[in-house]
Amino acid sequence: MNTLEDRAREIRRMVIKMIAGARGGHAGASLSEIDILTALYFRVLNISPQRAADPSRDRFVLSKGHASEGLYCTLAAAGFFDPELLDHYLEEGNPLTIHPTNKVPGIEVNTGALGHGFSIAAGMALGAKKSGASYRVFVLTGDGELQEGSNWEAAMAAAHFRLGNLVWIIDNNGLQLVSSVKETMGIEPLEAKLLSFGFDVKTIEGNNSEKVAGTLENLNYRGEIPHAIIAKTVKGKGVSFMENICEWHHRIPTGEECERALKELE
Ligand SMILES: Cc1ncc(C[n+]2csc(CCOP(=O)(O)OP(=O)(O)O)c2C)c(N)n1
Ligand SMILES: [Mg+2]
Repeated sequence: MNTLEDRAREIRRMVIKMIAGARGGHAGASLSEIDILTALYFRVLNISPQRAADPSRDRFVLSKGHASEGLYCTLAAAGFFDPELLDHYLEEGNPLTIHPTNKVPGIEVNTGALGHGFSIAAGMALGAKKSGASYRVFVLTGDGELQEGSNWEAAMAAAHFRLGNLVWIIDNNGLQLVSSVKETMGIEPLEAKLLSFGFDVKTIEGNNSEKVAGTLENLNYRGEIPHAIIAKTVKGKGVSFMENICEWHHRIPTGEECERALKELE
């Protein structure tokens, strides 16, 4: 139960159960990011439930806020709140809403309207730098999300202000809501773009939590160059019939599909 891979599999099971139970959510989008979140919360982030308000804690911003289920299940698995809350997802009065808010223990920023998280994260990193604080800031955006121009303003600012304490992780699954990123409005050549904006760029296997953790552990956070990680992922990762199928961005599994998915994730 202690390898990152085991944890990621268990968190995927939690996501499927949560979405099937609530009859709402974003299965494909959440499954895509689980290995990145597992690496962050179980290896990389200098944070714990007991230190949730410690000013020196690392910060994480889920800019692709529609994939909230992945974050909720990861936070519950990491002990930030009672996993029982997951069983009441989307019920009135539950802080676990379709898009994440900072009413949920462990969540820093309200997101869901795409294109905002990276700017907020850059501001947090600049704040740390100006005040001499040692915390690092990690932000996860989608790839379709990069069609929002605000990301590129944040990227310019990150390089200009030499935010070596900032890591921009891109969940590069190639799909967005109803179609591929390429057909909707392409973002390639992504690596060349990020390099030209002044980032230290690494392209990695984003559905391998060990590789993600190893990469993040070895970045130079004390330097002056902001980091960009192009995480090559598969939307719907871990459930064969959801993988790479756009419809599963937010389709709800039937009872039978839920059982099949959980079986695959045993
Ligand atoms: C400003 C804004 N426009 C549109 C949406 C609706 N929307 C939700 S998810 C999504 C697609 C996101 O694709 P991507 O960034 O690639 O994320 P993925 O789910 O593939 O990780 C869209 C358009 C939104 N949430 N915010
Ligand atoms: Mg995408």
